[in-house]
Amino acid sequence: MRLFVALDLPWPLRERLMQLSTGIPGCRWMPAENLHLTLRFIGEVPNWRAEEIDLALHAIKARNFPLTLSGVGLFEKGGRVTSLWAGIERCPQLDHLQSKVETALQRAGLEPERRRFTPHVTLARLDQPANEKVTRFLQGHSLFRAEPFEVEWFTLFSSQLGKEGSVYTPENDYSLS
Ligand code: 3AM
Repeated sequence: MRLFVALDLPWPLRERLMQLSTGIPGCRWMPAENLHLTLRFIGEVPNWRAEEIDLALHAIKARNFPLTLSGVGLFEKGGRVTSLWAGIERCPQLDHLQSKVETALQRAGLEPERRRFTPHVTLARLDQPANEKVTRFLQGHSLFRAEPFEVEWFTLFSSQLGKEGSVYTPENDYSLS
């Protein structure tokens, strides 16, 4: 199974994000059902490991907290824009949850994640040099700020790569209290 841990987003928020998702030819906008905030990418694991991961995530105790999406940005690689995303307002509780997830996964036998956590919600994947349309997207949505929402659980998703893009399936939810 190819797995990752993420926050599910409420539907009204997804709809709001979909309103941002226009205006750049040649990029693949995420469909509303794929919008999420990744806490930790896991990758391919055998079923027995997936069960251990599930147990470790169940054991996490953390509080629910409000989260606000705000601003937009991009990731670049080799001078090409690879993704456009909505940002997150500073949220120490989110960082705390992410580090609990990281610790739990290491206890379940995964190698530590070396990359720094940069919370974001991917809106589009692309592969083109920054251009006027991308600049206009960034400028046009720089003041984007969504209604806060309460994070009450996190989710283990499986991901199937398909011709039409990935299909993400929630495998289990873990409640915060
Ligand atoms: O939340 P985003 O969209 O940034 O890019 C993939 C997506 O991140 C990322 O995991 C999330 C759910 O698919 N991802 C996919 N393959 C990856 C890899 N090999 C990866 N992250 C790190 N390493």
